[in-house]
Amino acid sequence: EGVQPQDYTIIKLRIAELPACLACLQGRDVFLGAATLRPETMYGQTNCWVGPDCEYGAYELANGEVLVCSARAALNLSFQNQSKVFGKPHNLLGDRMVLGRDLIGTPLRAPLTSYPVVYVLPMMNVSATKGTGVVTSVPSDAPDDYQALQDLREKAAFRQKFGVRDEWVLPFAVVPIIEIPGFGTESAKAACEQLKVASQNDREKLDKAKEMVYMKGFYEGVMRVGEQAGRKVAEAKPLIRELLLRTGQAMAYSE
Ligand code: A2H
Repeated sequence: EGVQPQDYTIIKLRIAELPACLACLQGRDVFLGAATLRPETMYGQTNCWVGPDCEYGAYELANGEVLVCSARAALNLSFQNQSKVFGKPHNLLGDRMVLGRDLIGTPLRAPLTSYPVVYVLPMMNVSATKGTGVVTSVPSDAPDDYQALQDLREKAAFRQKFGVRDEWVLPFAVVPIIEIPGFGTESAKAACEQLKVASQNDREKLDKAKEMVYMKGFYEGVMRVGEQAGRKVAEAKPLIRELLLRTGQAMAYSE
């Protein structure tokens, strides 16, 4: 944990069809809020991660929209000026929290990605005490995301364990969005293969893979898609972040 506050962007992933555990929100605009440090990678989203045992509430924003995230994130948001949550966060589910496992399979409309719908899937490495407890998955550029998606793709028993249907996983190929010299356009895959990462539980190697591509991607990576195609990642990042904030598709968040 760093001493400096991290500037996250909360990406609003619109729930296209409410799961049973959120049925009481019928008729509302409901979003999963995913905290990211890499808003410029949103073109490559293929799915969204929740921790199966993590707990989530549904919090009303000042504009009437509803954000599904951890209670901890809702409380933090309520203290931040740029947030639209004012006062004590109000969980629209009352005292009830929903578990990540009950959100699996929820269809989402995610900003900027080329897939019209992506699905909520389980990842073991989701921390309940970081960000919102919801992570948007960009397997082209995030080793954790790449490996967790590979695990689901390759292990039918793992899909079965969480009731994950093939059609929520198998059609979602990695989208090349950023080119990093020496790593190509699928840098997460390149790093995981080079280090022979075995599964999402291979923490040490995954941290090494992250290190390998993170700095180099930021300073030497070049956008290959979107409005900022051709620009360096370091220059494109604040521009794409502003676009997402301005268009109401994201919120600023720090912790
Ligand atoms: B990043 P830091 Cl393309 N549990 O977003 C586990 N991981 C979480 C999380 C949680 N509760 N909340 C956020 N994260 C992930 C994109 C991305 C990210 C790319 C490349 C690297 C990367 C797409 N996933 O992060 O410990 C989110 O994944 C590598 C650092 O606060 C978030 O940014 O530094 C990142 O971890 C924040 O991790």
